[in-house]
Amino acid sequence: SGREFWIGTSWKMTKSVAEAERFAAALAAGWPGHHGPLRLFVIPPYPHLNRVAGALRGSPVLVGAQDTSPWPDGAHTGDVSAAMIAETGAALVEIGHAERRRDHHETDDLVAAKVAAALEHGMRVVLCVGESQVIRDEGRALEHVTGQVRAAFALVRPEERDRVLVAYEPVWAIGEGSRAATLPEVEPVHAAVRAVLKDLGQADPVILYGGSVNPGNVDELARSAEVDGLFVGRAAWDPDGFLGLCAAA
Ligand code: G2H
Repeated sequence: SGREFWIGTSWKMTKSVAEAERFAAALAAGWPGHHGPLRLFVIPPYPHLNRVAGALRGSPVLVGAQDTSPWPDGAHTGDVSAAMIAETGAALVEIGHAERRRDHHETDDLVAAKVAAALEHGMRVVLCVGESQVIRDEGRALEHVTGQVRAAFALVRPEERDRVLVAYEPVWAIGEGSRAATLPEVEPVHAAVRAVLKDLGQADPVILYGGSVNPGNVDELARSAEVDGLFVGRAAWDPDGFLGLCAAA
């Protein structure tokens, strides 16, 4: 279609050093520049960030972190600051994933502070939002997701706002044993998020879909004008899977 299309993967908590190096090398050699205006990104766990960013330096593949501390510096054991992340060469930070909201009780306020920290250090943000099955069943998916987006922008300055990408990841579509959302489920949410992002001043919102993306549904999802990219977990955890999805999008 000629439009920019984003494809990224988060490795979540997977991969040894050797596996991370193999993946990065395969991506450095095989990123599919010939498939048109694809924007690619890969998000390793912290311990692999330096070497993956190093391996992909000079390539068009962006490297990101799965989280950031909201604090700038100092006595915060276990935290990693946005400055440290930026220094590895990482260009983006994923914030607010459903697994972090679940496992670490991350609130919308904390997400907003983390978004501000990442932006302050010049990086892009992949802001993850999505409703649970209960909220969808109650008919409150649009309200919930647009509320998460607005809350995450609470501390964003006007000159930073275009660096926030949104990933819509319905909680019920994430991970093993789940089904991907269908276009009739995805499109109204993306449309509502797009309206909010425009209202917040974004010129050209980028809204990715994530949740059980696989070789069987990539084509349909990528053809929707509402879907500006895909955020993939399991199906992109080996380089052939990732590059195969890129070729299919
Ligand atoms: C949702 C997704 C990664 P999976 O978190 O964006 O993971 O594709 O394994 O459902």
